[in-house]
Amino acid sequence: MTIASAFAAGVRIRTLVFLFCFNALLYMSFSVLQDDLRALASYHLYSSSSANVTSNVTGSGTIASNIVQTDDSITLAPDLSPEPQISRKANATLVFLARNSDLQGVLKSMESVETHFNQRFGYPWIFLNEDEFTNEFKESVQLKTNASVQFGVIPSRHWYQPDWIDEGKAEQARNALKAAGVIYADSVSYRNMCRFNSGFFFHHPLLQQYRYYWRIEPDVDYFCQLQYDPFDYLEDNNKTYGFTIALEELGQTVTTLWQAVKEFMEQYPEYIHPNNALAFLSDNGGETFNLCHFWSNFEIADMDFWRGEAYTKFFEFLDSKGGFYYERWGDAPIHSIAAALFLDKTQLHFFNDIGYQHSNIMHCPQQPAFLTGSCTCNRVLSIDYRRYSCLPRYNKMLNGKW
Ligand SMILES: Nc1nc2c(ncn2[C@@H]2O[C@H](COP(=O)(O)OP(=O)(O)OP(=O)(O)O)[C@@H](O)[C@H]2O)c(=O)[nH]1
Ligand SMILES: [Mg+2]
Repeated sequence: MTIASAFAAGVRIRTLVFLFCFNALLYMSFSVLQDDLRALASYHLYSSSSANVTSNVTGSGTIASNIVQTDDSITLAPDLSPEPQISRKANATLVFLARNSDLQGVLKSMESVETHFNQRFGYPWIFLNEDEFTNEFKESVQLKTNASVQFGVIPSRHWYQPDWIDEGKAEQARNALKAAGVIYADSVSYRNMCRFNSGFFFHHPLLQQYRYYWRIEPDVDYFCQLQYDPFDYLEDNNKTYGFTIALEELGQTVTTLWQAVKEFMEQYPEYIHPNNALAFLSDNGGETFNLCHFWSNFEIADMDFWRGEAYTKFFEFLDSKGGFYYERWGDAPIHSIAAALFLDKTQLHFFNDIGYQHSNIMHCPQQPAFLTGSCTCNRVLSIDYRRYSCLPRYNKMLNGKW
């Protein structure tokens, strides 16, 4: 081959490579565009069909004109006028456990929930506390919503450390956790809260008339305008437990929890659902706990599950071990383990389209779900596929894919 023909061949190859790369880029951009268009189309379909199928919200406006560009991506700012008319209301309530001293954080969370959801849906709020709420607390909270608000005092037996707990042993355990630098290690009130949330909130007299609840905590943020009623969604789709964030628990707080769970499973095999989500909790068929759990500061779920026989037995069994006080068992792993074992795994629901932040951990909907509401979060910062997130395990358990 002469130098000239070698050169010409080289140019041809470089041209071919360039053309190939250019086409590949074009194809990729087109695919992304197609995804976005598909998401837009399904959003539009959902908006109009929700009026007919679930009859919960009507009145969503034009979509295309509402696309806005934000830092990292396009998001939708749905036109919510005219005011959606709610022709159906679930048997549900927003539940808020709080202290009087939490007031500022409570108001912040209420503002976020009202703005992104409840102003349009009007679900009642219930506030619970082991002490009486002050007038200042009650008045301030009532000013934040047009919905009904109720304040309840928690019965002492549902809150305080039971007499049968060996306080000496509990104190030693608290000190040991404190020495290990574990958050809330030496707090008895935190343990009371975890035990109450695990086994009692759904028995409070104010909650008896309700089936579904949405748990809210102080200082949380919501980022997306919710275009549908999540309670109706659970009911219509036979879902029982909804979450937005799944994480690994601190191992030191649940040292003997899985041993207790295994004992329970042996003793009551009848409660374990044949199509359960054990694979979310354990990477070795149940031998050990991988610490994955749904983060319970956000929960939209069915209280009839907690009130049912399996969970009642489960809570009583665990409570009798004393682990709420001898360790620092949280309501999040307790709820999660029960939901994963006693329900059909299809009864769990990842509320991907609810953008949510608690402390410094945030879930922001990923494409295409982020297009279904106007989300103000940055999805690049979402915890979903970062370290300590158990969402990949959840996906794997449900669909076989991480
Ligand atoms: N009434 C009452 N509520 C409490 C008490 N401790 C915690 N709570 C509430 O229980 C929920 C969980 O408590 P948090 O302190 O938020 O616990 P956490 O979410 O694990 O930790 P943070 O990162 O501090 O938010 C919140 O709604 C609190 O307001 C308490 O002693 N009394
Ligand atoms: Mg909290």
